[in-house]
Amino acid sequence: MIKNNWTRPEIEAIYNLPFMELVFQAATIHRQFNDPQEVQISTLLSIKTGGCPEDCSYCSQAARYHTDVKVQKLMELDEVLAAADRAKNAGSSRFCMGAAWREVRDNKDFDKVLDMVRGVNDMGMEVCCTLGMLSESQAEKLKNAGLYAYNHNIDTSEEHYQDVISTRTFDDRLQTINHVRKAKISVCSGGILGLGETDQDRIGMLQTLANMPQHPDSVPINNLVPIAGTPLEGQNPATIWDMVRTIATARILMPKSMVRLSAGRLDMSHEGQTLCFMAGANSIFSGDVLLTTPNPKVSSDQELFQILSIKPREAFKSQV
Ligand code: SAM
Ligand code: DTB
Ligand code: SF4
Repeated sequence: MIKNNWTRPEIEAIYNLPFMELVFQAATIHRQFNDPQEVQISTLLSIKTGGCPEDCSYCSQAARYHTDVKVQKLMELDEVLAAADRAKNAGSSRFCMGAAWREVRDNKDFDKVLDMVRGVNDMGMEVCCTLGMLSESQAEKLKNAGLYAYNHNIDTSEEHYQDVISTRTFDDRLQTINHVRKAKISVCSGGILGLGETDQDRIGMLQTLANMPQHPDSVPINNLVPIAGTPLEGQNPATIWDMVRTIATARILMPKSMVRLSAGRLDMSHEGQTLCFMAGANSIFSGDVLLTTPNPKVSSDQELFQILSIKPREAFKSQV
């Protein structure tokens, strides 16, 4: 059932199934490999905001675009640990720290991040970082400090990549993911819909993820949050139907991975999100903000979880 040699026609056939047949197949596989009543709750914190040298055309934090985001230097350890504590009390099992860096540099700021990783790990939460590109030795340092997971998205297909980001290559992304896997850190990698991609690009992105030597442990599927001042400010995010279709396909291709319904939930109804959970999404970001943009209210998520009898997944629960 778990395979890493998916062909383009196989994935195309799944992605293009009649909608309800696709959701049914995904829901069936989801039940074979996961508890469908369980959803992982993660909290994000932007520990270093804005001023990023990259040109990702969707991003509020790229220095070259004139967005409303204010540049902030790396946060202090005690502020970060206080935020992690609040997230834990609100029911999150995973705490993910994001920095608007192109890559990690071996300097004092990195040493501070290593202290943050140690601190959050000591609180019994799964600690995750997303800091841009990493070398092998930096991945090892993070692992030794107690890092549980590292997020590094491929964002879109290899073919569409240069239309979205020109300051690094798709291969640079894959290389960092390999360094993370080699350091035995849990790999979190996914993408964004609504970047002007075609269905073929979505299929290609899923093929790259599903044919990695091991499937990413987590696969975030983001919908574009259009940011004023960026090249994609006028872009329409993907429809709920396309979000569900992509989530369902990811679930069928990577049965054991956590599929995370990530950015874009604020514009989705509870019913739309329910379709995503039905199709195999089993993870969300909770909290009033993602990194720089708003997210649904915690009380609204709690209400939905209650209606669906969904329970939050515990930290460090090994995958089936
Ligand atoms: N700088 C690091 C990097 O790019 O890897 C980490 C932070 S970056 C903001 C993390 C991910 O958030 C990106 O790879 C992208 O997939 C997602 N993201 C950023 N801005 C977004 C937006 N406006 N809408 C949807 N997803 C977004
Ligand atoms: C991921 O795939 N989505 C998160 C997390 N990984 C780092 C980030 C979403 C960011 C949305 C835009 C913002 O808040 O700036
Ligand atoms: Fe920088 Fe990450 Fe935003 Fe790209 S997505 S501009 S690398 S913070």
